[in-house]
Amino acid sequence: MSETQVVSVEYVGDVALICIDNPPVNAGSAAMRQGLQKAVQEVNAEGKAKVIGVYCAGRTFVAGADISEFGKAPQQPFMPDLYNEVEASGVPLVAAIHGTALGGGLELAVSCHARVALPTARVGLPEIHLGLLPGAGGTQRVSRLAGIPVALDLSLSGRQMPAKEALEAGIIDRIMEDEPRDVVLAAAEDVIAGKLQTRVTRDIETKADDAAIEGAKAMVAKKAPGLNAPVQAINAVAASTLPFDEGLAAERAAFMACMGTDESRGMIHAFFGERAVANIPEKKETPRDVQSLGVIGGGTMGSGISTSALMAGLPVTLIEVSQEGLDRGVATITGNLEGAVKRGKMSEAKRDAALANMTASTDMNALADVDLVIEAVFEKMEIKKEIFGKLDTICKEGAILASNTSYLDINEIAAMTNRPQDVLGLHFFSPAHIMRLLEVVVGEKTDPAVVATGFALAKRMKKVGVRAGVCDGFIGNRILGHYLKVASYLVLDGAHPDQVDSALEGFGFAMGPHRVGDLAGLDIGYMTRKRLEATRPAEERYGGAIADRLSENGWNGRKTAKGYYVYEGRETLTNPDLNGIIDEVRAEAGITPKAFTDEDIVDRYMTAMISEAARVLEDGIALRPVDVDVVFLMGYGFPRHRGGPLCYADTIGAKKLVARIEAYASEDAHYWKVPALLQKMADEGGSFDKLNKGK
Ligand code: T1G
Repeated sequence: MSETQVVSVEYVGDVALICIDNPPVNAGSAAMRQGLQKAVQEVNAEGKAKVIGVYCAGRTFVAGADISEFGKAPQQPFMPDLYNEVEASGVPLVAAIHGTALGGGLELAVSCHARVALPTARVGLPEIHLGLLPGAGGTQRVSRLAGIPVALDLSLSGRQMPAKEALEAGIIDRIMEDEPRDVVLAAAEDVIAGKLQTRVTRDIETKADDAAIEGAKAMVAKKAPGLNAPVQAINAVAASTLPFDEGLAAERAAFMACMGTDESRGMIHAFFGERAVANIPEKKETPRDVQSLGVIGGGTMGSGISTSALMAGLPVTLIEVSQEGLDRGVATITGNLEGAVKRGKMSEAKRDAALANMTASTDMNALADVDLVIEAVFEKMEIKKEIFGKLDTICKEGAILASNTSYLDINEIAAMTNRPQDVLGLHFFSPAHIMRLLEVVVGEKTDPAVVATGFALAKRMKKVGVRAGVCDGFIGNRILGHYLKVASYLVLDGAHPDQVDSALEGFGFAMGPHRVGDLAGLDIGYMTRKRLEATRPAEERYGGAIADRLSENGWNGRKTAKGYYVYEGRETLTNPDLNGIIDEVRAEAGITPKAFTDEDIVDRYMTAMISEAARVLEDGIALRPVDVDVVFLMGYGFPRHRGGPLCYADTIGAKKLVARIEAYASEDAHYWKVPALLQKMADEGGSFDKLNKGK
């Protein structure tokens, strides 16, 4: 779109209205910036207007710089210069904010001379979520309007601040209810009438607040160790006590110290990745109408899924085999909803409406009229097959039958019905009312419209749906199953579980594999190993001996207060019996332990993850590398600033990864094999990023 189409000017009396119309979110693209600059210059030159009102068409005010332009050849005017020009305008500007004024959008508003907002509007500086910081004066002008603590809060949390709070903070001057154009016109007329004061933000002094700066530094060192952008953001805000142009220069330097870093590239990849995964072959299909849900199983997953559906406004019929189980499920759901109210995620009125929307029964016939059923019972194929056989006779025609299985064969389950086209996997992650990932598992006979319905349901439940093919463990758990083996081999060969965990936490994982195992319950891993025992290749090295002994001692992690670690209250302590078990298993296997560096641990763990991810792509289980990345970012606590395992892989390069695998293969040629896709990329100079772009 050309600048004139994106930005237009309209005169109403003494007011010039500048309208920005750059769908979908009025991003600050080159055309928008050029259009805005031209408009401000022309209005000043024409000298007809006493005030300029700036507002946006569509669903939101400017939602920031155009992220899709990052990394491309920069085009003038640059945002900081443009906003200095706006601020220096002879004709004062008032901005009207609706929807979200974020990043470069809020920076535009605070460059204007007054700001009004609709009651539902929100403002924020979310650049930190992109590994950046406000780079167009936001750290300097927000500090001047609202003080250093607010500027630190917004630029470090990236949160969206509601209009009422923004008014109290001094970021906006007034809240007005009407259409954005009418609001800005009324505000502009009030400026002319002297009823709305204008100010030049750069002329406001920032009150120094060293305590806030030091507090922020301490918080970041604790909560985001090793990350660059938070440190740079604090530096920029701290510079807001300097004369404006010096502070702005300091902000620029901090911004440029973030732009193009792996950290920022990883987070921008994650931002677009969450949106790209919705681009599926079935995208054009019309989803079936889902106005009611059935959930079979009131355990952790069933009650989490029910909670998430109820929070999305969907009526839920919960089924359990026993009244006792049903009562437990209803109690868990009620507790989850209470928790959501406490966390401010839901109003009490919405909670009550959700509870009223729940039906509980021990009779599966209660599902006869629901639009979609999600089975979330124990992970045993026989039980699931029996349930789907029954559902096939109970559910109405056109109802969708979904399984929340984490590993099992959806095609085998679908074959238990006469309507395999209506069957798919909807694999939620625990806790299901909090985790945003949903693997939508597509069976060989699943109807495309049923797949589209799975994605529509994901969006409605505020989940990020990722399309997965059928194999043992789909995308996430298949890859997890592979790289967890390397964690067990590392311990067998000499590393301590605690070292493995802290090395990976240093890499950025929220928790290392042994802490995760203890959280999820070591008995789950134990049952999986036993389930796969019969099919484990003879030449495969068995890494589960240590974990088996823990479970066989009844130590299954947090739920038994003992696993790899011991849990006393909120304390996590070393398990005094663990070393004995490790030494025992090593001795039986004739292993002489050797030392591993943290770097070696991370390299092996990540190379294993990347290898299996490449094979998942080769097998067509995931559509693109970004789908694998989003699965790990949203479901497995993968550090967001690394962008996901395959985004991270590109920072290493295929050649180096192949060389590494070949080196490791000298120790274990069965486990370490170079995936064909990775070899091809090494030979042809390929990358996962190129694959995402269809190259
Ligand atoms: N640039 C480019 N595209 C954007 C965009 C942006 N800033 N924001 C959204 N989109 C696209 C998005 O990819 C999707 O595309 C469509 O718009 C709808 O988005 C100098 C450097 C505004 C709260 O970080 O948080 O300013 O998938 O699905 O759920 O200081 O989008 O349809 O093709 O997310 O209603 C700072 C990012 C930039 C805000 C709306 N701003 N956006 O959420 O819709 S850096 C941000 C959001 C900056 C300056 C710096 C959300 C939203 P597609 P959506 P939504």
